[in-house]
Amino acid sequence: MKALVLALLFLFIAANEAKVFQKCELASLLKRNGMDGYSGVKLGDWICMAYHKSRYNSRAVGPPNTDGSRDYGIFQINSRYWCNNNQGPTTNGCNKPCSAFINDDITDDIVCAKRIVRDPQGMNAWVGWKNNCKDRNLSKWTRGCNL
Ligand SMILES: [Ca+2]
Repeated sequence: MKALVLALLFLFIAANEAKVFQKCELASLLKRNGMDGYSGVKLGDWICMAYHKSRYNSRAVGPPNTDGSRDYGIFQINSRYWCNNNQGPTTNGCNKPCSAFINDDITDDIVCAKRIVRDPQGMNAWVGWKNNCKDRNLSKWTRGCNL
């Protein structure tokens, strides 16, 4: 009985703890989901962007942007354009509630990030990528990973 209680307690705590990916764990997941080379974007670009936007935390919610929107999840997907948080106007380009982008299953986040990068501005949609990853040597972002 005690063990069961402890097990349940552990599950409860685990379920409430943010999932923070390891670099190589994320790299292999993104690769499996076809992101390496997607729309001309290298795996290192995605990893670098996710690091600077969320520190690989799949439950990250950013502070309010100047337009009142917020950014959600490991790729910091914006509520003005890509998901609906019921807190202001949205074009909801990925047709998802923003809550879908702050859980530990990032497969739908990946689908949405692919949609975002297909727009003409590409990766420039992510200022964190533009400022920290664009035109940089990205080899460190996949170094040591068994991909
Ligand atoms: Ca998700």
